[in-house]
Amino acid sequence: KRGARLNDDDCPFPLEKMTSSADEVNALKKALITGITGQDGSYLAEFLLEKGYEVHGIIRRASTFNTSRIEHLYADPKTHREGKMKLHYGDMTDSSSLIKIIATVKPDEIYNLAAQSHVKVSFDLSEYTAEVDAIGTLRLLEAIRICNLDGDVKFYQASTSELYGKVVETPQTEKTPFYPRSPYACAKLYGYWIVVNHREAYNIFACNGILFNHESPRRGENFVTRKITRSVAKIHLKQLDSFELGNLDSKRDWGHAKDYVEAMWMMLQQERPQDFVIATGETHSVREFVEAAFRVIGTEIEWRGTGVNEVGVERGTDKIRIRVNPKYFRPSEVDLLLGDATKAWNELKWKPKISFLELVEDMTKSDIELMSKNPRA
Ligand code: NDP
Ligand code: GDR
Repeated sequence: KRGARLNDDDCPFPLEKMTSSADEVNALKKALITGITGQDGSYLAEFLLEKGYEVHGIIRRASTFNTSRIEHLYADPKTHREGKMKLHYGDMTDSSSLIKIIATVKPDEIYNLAAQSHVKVSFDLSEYTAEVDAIGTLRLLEAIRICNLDGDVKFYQASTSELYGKVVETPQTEKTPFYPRSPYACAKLYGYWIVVNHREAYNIFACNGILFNHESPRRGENFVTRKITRSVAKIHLKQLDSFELGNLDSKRDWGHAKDYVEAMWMMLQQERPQDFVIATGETHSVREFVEAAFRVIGTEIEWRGTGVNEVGVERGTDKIRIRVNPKYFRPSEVDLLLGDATKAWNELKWKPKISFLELVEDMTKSDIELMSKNPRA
């Protein structure tokens, strides 16, 4: 019985025949998503399925199931039993798996979202981050060439505002020079340029989406926004008294992941391949995100003390809700990100629909709902 859970039998090679008629096969556009189990991959899969695509995703073998963000899609008879979504075991560090999958699926569009995506973790896992985020991108591009699909495939690369790193100018556009500040950003810099190189050298339709931070209720729990909304939800439900953060002063241009996956698709529907900044054009500090999340539960936060001794206190009480812990500081920080997405607005007709405050509210309320059902979530 096909259930919400996956097991090894669900990922066979070669692929099962997926639709009943050959005409139907030809009518469907096929997309391959690396990183389909991540925040963006799950929203993109939903978006493409809605558009009528046949969606293929690469998943990694893990000791526990890592498919919670796409289980609802997999369990949906429309997508799974009719073969609209198919998962394949593979890894960005394993060329042969990538070649096999591309040769079998022959996708029209590839979205390369797989990455070791945590900036702080990349300082501890720098070599692995380069393997996956930099060389992994090269492996995928070369797999396209090995399969002789360079003239047929459109390729999206998940590039990042972290490329800008140390502030050279704001707002940051497609023309702003890069100055990466972490092993993650250095690896993504290679990814960015190897995509440009494959476009110029081999005429592959390949685009870099330089996406600024985007969040959602599906954001990984150790990114700052989700850490804040989960903690605020727990405080609201009296499951937690206080929590710790690192740098409260860094500023990010935060959008909603649902808006951003649409931009990825739009880039691949253009006449010619180009690189685009995707951003809201607003920036907020971590401190402001904290204040906004607490406001969702009707609490005002005021800040007392400075530096590592700074605390966030619930106004009208002595209850300390936030403490600073230097263990969350980064060896080198990105202080300010603010994107200028004018090119995307003009050429893709893309604009974000969800505001900063709506994003914070969506995440906080969703975490309250989650924690009230399961305090250990
Ligand atoms: P997540 O961390 O949520 O998802 C990362 C995905 O990559 C997961 O599906 C993960 O699989 C997969 N992955 C990691 N390592 C490997 C590997 N060795 N082989 C195959 N798959 C692997 O990231 P997001 O969804 O937030 O981001 C998507 C992409 O966009 C990433 O490349 C990220 O760097 C980039 N980006 C993200 C931004 C953001 O604000 N969210 C902004 C700009 C760029 P598993 O579930 O098994 O861990
Ligand atoms: P970022 O996201 O590094 O911008 O990378 P993250 O949410 O991890 O950090 C944002 C800022 O918050 C500060 N911060 C903390 N960060 C975390 N994770 N935990 C804390 O406790 C904490 N306290 C303060 C950080 O120092 C930082 O300044 C994200 C990832 O999705 C990347 O993959 C993507 O490329 C970029 O966004 C754009």
